[in-house]
Amino acid sequence: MLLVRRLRNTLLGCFRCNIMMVCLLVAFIITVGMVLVSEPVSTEELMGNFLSFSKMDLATKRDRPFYPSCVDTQDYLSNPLYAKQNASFVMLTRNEELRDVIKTIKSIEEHFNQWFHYPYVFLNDQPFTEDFKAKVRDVTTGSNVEFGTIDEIAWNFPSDVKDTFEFHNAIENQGDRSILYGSMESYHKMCRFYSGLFYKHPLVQKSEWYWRLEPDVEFFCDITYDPFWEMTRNDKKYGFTIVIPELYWTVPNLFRHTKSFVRKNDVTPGSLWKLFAKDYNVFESDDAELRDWINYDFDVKPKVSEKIAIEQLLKKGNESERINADKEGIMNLVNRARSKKHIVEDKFSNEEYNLCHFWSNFEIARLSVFDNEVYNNFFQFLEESGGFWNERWGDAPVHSIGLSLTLDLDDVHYFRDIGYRHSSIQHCPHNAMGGKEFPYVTSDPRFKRKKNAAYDKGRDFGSGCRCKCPKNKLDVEDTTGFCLNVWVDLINQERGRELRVETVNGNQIERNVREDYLKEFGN
Ligand SMILES: Nc1nc2c(ncn2[C@@H]2O[C@H](COP(=O)(O)OP(=O)(O)O)[C@@H](O)[C@H]2O)c(=O)[nH]1
Ligand SMILES: *[C@@H]1O[C@H](CO)[C@@H](O)[C@H](O)[C@H]1NC(C)=O
Ligand SMILES: *[C@@H]1O[C@H](CO)[C@@H](O)[C@H](O)[C@H]1NC(C)=O
Ligand SMILES: [Mg+2]
Repeated sequence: MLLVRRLRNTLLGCFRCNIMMVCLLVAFIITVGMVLVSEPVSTEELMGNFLSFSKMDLATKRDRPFYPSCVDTQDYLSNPLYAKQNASFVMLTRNEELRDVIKTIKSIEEHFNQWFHYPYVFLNDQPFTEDFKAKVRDVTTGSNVEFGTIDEIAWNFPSDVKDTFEFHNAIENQGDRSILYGSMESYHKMCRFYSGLFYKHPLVQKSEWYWRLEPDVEFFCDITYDPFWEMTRNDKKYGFTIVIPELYWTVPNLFRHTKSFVRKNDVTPGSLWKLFAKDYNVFESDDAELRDWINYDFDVKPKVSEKIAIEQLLKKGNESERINADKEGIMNLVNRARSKKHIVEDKFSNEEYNLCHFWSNFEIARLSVFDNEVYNNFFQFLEESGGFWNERWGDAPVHSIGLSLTLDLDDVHYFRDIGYRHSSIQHCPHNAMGGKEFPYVTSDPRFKRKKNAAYDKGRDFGSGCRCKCPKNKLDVEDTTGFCLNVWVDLINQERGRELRVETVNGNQIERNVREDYLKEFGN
């Protein structure tokens, strides 16, 4: 930005100075610019900048928006096949967040629940005030609303850790290291609660399905069908709107503990595992050292050649014939010594957490995806590892990785058509073409819109219904596309094939390279 401004100022200044000066200046600026631009950029940043999905068609046979455009909701509701589901909204919140809670409810009511009337469950570690309850009831349109308190046992850390020096020290220490929310004990409690306990609350247990909400959430499009019913009909168990990478320093040991849980309990993860675990098993070989050196396809040739060259160098051979081979072998040794140690820091048995996770402040899911033996044991295992206080494991990565222990890709749905913002991250789809034949109809005067309410224009591959997207902000699909890219790659694969990793036969390659080498340098 700065550079652009400087360039522009310089160009404007041109008219005032002589040509020679201008040329020199422009050349100088361009050189400086090149230096600035060529500064190292992290891969994540690069990937984030170049992958933009919002104009692309992402629909596949495995997963796509349930409807290509708006639906006539009255027709939909009166269809004899339609069945309202056993579901509720769930929001954990505090009395002092009332204003933002109301914003959220108004938005979900206007865009969805005025037609469907699903009930709400509000949870808090403190009792809700009468004022809070009254004002919340006021903005819902005839849905059942319940308020629950979370008991001390569920909210607090286990009694054998919560008062220890180690506990307080660990949390203070995360503050010193500037880990986002690391120093807030209450944030750790919240993450732990959402990770493994919210679905045990008696008010939440009254339903089969839940839709998670948070204060300060905004919906940009109308949801004219029932997501719970469509998920039931389409055999989906978990739905998301945003998938992004987590901050590394909040979860450095989460994956290590997960792998050890998987090993100890003999769990066979579902195909969803592929969305989160980067697999480095690209090279099948008897040589453990080579397997470790080779993490990507492009490592194969150089690393195998290097091994052979060094091996031949170490072998006693013939004086004259050895000279060439020596040169090659020594160069390879030198190169290996110079090269950065090509080991991926957080690889555990050749897999690494890619930091991707479903952004869990929005979730539409069956409770049973969490309330089952594997996930409950997983949470218990993580609890005992201490990571909810020793580190700042968010409920989002814990949910995502935990779900992948039991779910397959086909169990998950991307609600691409739901425009959603929370805090500063948003996803807002393009409107589908057509859809105008279903005008907005409200029965509640509070949600009346102007007759010619201005919605965004329909676009190819659009999926939204009556969306009005904020213009001042990029879609998360276009700014942090790395994790979505992994998702898109996976759902484009054929069913049943997604667990297969493309590996190469390392032993064969090694034999070939050795043959070629001996032909060239003899022995
Ligand atoms: N009752 C209660 N709710 C909390 C507490 N901390 C966080 N929450 C709720 O948990 C959710 C997530 O917290 P938030 O601060 O929004 O986290 P962020 O979205 O990750 O920045 C929100 O719905 C908060 O209202 C707490 O100490 N008590
Ligand atoms: C909804 O689901 C819960 C949990 O499975 C169950 O206890 C409850 O009876 C169900 N309610 C209805 C109306 O089916
Ligand atoms: C060099 O190698 C050849 C066969 O490869 C062998 O016949 C010869 O004796 C060797 N010479 C020496 C000096 O080792
Ligand atoms: Mg929040």
